Amino acid sequence: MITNSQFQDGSSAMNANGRQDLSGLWDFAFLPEGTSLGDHLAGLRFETLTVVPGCFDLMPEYYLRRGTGVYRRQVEAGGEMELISEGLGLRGEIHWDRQRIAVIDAPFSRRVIRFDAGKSGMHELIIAVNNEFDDTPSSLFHRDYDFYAHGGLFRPVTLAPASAIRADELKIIPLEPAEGTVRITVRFSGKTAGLTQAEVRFDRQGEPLILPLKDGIGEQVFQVPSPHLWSPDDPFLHTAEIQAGGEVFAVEFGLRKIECRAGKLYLNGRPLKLIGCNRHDAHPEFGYAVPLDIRLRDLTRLKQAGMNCIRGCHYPQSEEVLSLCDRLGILVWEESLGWGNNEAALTDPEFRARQIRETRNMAVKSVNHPSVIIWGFLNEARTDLEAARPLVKSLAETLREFDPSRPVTYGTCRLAKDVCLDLVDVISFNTYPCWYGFDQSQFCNKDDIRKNLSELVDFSSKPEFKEKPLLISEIGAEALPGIYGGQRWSEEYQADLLETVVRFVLDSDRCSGTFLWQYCDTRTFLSNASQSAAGGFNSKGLLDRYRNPKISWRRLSDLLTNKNSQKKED
Ligand code: ADA
Repeated sequence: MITNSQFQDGSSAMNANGRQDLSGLWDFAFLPEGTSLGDHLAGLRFETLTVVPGCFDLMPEYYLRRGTGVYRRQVEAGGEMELISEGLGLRGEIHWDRQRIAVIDAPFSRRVIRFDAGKSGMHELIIAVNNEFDDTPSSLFHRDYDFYAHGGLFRPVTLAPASAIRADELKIIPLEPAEGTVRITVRFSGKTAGLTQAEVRFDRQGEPLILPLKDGIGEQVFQVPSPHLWSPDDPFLHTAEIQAGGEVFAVEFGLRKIECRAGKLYLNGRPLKLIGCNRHDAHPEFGYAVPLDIRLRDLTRLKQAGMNCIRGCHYPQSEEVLSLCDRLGILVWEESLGWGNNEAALTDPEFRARQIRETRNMAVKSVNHPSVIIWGFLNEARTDLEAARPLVKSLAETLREFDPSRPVTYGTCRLAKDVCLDLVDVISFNTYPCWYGFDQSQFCNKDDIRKNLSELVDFSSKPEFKEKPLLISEIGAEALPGIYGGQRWSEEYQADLLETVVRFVLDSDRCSGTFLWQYCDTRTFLSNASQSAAGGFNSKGLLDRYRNPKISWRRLSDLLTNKNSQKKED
């Protein structure tokens, strides 16, 4: 995150620049599904309190209800202000002194809203958040997604006086990390007339360096003094302060390089094997407003279990999660929002425009996080159809144009039928051997799993794909906590399956890694599918929904931390 005059540290204090974190208690009212806010705003009674960040559909009174949650609080403000919403669901309207000043139509995305707050003093801020489904093809969150569509202001909201100069984009791309060369690109707006340069200081040391500007835009290569590489073993962060027209923009970044070469991933010139989990940033009691403490525990224990990565499925990640990954040395695949999108969506002009806009927004938001090493989009879309190609191509090009330093990919379950793999840098398969669509044996058939993975390895070794690294971006099985015995749905079945996968990936020269499905059990929709979602939870977690370990977690952490390395698999 680019902040004025302070480094992002996940804290919630008001900073020197007067940014107020609006986390805390807000007045709250609920309008049931189908009720239009416009008709009710005037006479609305705020009878209860709620917490921001939070999900209103986890409050006991409105548990799992759809409708509009209306949040209100008084704030002190005046003149030109900037309100930042880090992420809400599923859409929001912002009202200032009862005037609508903005609409937010994308869940999980950051929005920066500049507006005239009027005279200095107390003002009323209302944010109405609606979690009803939009069933049109252009919608970014469809009701058939396999993760819960929570309603609420689930990421922070902050307010600050608008600065005269705004950093719409500020990116620091490491070129030769070991030598400390980086390319800094800035795009300022606001009072940029007559501004011919910005000044750059690294690590708060030395004389400022000059970054020439024209019309608020500048790009230059710099040498970071005393460069120190960032890596999972040594997650060292440098800082840069960029001063322009009296404003100081502070950024943290890391010196590291991710590359795809001859079918493999390399980090800082060394072959990289990714072993980790898909992680929904979700909790049964807090929804997508996961407390920092739980995020920290999740990521710390993942690392302690010998894993080195998460796939942030299936939406842009919060600033807190990425800051933690930067500091803990956890590698991240970050992706924009999408799930199983069908032909109607993929060919809908508005859906396409929204996908491109939000995918770019994600990259602008996260570009300086060294932990993010892969950009993704459109999980499990119908990429077996030619109709998907234009959007996949545009998304890949959008990301590469903004950031040529990271590979792009998407998780596909279309496997050999996929017709878009040539458009991305990494081949990423979501595959569920011995769970979906396979012989439904009672016990885990390890040979079937190895056979399925070997087929994917063979497929990806064809001449047209062999230069692209291969990832198993999802794989797993449901395990109901406390069900034992080795049969389907038991903890041992899942542990046997995942252990077989991890051993295969560790031994495979062709496969650059796997993101197991999934870190912990998460809320989804009740479905009729007999193979998933018992009780409204996806139970393929290695931990249960409250993060208690299942057998698979212990089994894999023993394997990955070498406690069990001598023991060969049967
Ligand atoms: C898919 C999907 C996940 C989840 C998983 C499952 O591949 O990408 O979000 O739904 O399968 O549990 O079936």
